[in-house]
Amino acid sequence: MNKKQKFYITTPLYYPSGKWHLGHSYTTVCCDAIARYKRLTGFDVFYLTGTDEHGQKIEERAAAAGKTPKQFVDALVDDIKRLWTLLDIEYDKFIRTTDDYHVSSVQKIFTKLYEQGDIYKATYKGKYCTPCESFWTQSQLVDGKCPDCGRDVIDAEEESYFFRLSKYKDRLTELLTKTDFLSPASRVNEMVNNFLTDLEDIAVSRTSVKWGIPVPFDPKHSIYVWIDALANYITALGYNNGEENMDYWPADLHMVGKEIVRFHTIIWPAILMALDLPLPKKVYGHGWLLLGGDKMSKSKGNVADPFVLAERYGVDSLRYFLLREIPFGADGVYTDEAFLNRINADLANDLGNLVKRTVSMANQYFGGTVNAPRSVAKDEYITAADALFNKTDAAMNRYSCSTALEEIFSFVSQSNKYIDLNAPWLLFKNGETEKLNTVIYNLLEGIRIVAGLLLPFIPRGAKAIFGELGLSSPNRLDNIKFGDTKCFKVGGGVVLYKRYDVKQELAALNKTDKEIKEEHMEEQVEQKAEITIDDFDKIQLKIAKVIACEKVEKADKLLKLTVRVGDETRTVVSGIAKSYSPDEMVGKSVVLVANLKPAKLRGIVSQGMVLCAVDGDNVVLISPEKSVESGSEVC
Ligand code: ME8
Repeated sequence: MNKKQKFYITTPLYYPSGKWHLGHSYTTVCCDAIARYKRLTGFDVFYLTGTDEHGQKIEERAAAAGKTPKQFVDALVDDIKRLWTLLDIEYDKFIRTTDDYHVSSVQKIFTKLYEQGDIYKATYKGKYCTPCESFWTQSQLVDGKCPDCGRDVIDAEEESYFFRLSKYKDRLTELLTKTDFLSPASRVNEMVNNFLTDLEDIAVSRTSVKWGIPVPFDPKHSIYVWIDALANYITALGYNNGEENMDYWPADLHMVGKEIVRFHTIIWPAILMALDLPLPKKVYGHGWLLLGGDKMSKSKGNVADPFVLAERYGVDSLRYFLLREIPFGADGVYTDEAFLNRINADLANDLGNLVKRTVSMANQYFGGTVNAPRSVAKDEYITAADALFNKTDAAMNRYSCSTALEEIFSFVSQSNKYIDLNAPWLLFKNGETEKLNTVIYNLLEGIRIVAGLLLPFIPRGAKAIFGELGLSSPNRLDNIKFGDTKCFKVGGGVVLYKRYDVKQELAALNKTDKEIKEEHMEEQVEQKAEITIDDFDKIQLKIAKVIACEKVEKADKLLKLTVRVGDETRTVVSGIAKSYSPDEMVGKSVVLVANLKPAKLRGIVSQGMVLCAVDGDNVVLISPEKSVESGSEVC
């Protein structure tokens, strides 16, 4: 049996230090589209993301919020996982640098490097940027300030362990200048000129930071955040710890924002050289999403909220905007207006109309059933449809989602023109049935190819298009060929993407942003405040018995429960699908928050919430210890 080729792709591990914004979504959605594309073209993909949870900044933020660092990061990790579910991100593993296996593996790496002389102890004197947790040399400062964030640096001195980075200068120079390890190539000069020319050893421990992994043989030192964070790419595969997935190493692609290219193309390969491990095949340093002319960033507070946008406009719209609007590698600007215009122009007008018009004509002229014509002469349109996979593939092999989408949407435009050019309504009027059949069939085939190629980018819409064509969506893209469909039985012509009134939406969005900010402030106050027994009394908890249960379509974490609460029957959506199967749930007694305001989840109105104990990914239902009537109060 042919073994599938492995493909290992990673996002950076994000700092859980504040609200998640569209910038994080950008990298994660790009990686998701690439991972999906690779799966659909026959690769065995491992897609890793996660959170980088140690360090001074997080310690400080947690203290300011009146929480322990762990409590503080736990809440943000829950949020980011919720965001990835919302955005249909299909990662294979979520690593947290506070996970035990990661901590012990990093300690072993540190000890090994120390024992072999790649790490040594000395005193560090330098310019330190507290927000970035980075030491800089004088020559790296820009106008005396931190080159990353532009803020003041301070003189700092401390006893540190150092990594002998300078030892790897020649190999690193060769890697960066003689191979295509770093893309886009335009970033290579910056690395070589700014960082490689006077490459110094770097401090890799801190005595001042308590929230970190202790150096095992000198625990007053914490392992500095970069060795801890970068090692995740191998610890997640089981390095030093069972090695269960090490055959995915070396990574095919580390996708990172341009501000951390330096760490991924200099420090990380040097650590791997010291560990005698193969190097990743590629680091891609993408550009920034800008808002108001500046990098969208938590510390600057100029962020767009992906939760608000995805909930209001749909996941596909947000994914599409991020993947299409930002030229890959370069910076891109986010404005609500550009976002709305993009959805209207591409998704609602071009794609939505193409599908709707074609399906309507198939219904009108052929009663919904369109058979393949007996013979089809290969014309310009068919040639373009057949070439589309190769064009998309070439773009995706360069990891350029924006170019791939440009190609696909250029064919969508060509398809719309094909309709106008062939005027099927005239063919119908003139009784040219055979030609009419060919035109509509060709269009449906063109749409099928488009829908297949769109699966990695806007999976929901693409699947909906297959539904409209009366076909199931394919699990491979590389063998889709024009003309393979024998017969289409089309749907009713649903509206795939709504067209928005931009002015009206801009007004509504501003209001939403403000409201959201206020809600968040309230949430924070609520989290800190103690509650009285009267407050608790407002919550009505009841025993409910599960009488039916099914999976919620396209939501791998959700189950739809039908429960009896006394004489009443209710529907409740619960995020327990990873821990319980629908069959297992039927017959169980659970605790229901019975007076929770109903909420719509994936189109289902959920009337209450089932209580669970949550321990990381382990979700355990709370059930009465002995049998008790459904509807009983829990107090
Ligand atoms: O740097 N535009 O974490 P971080 C595009 N923990 N991408 C953006 C963005 C923007 N405006 N803002 C953030 C760290 N990103 C380290 C990484 S890796 C072992 C450790 C994305 O939370 C982009 O991918 O600051 C960027 O590199 C990353 O978030 C930075 O995330």
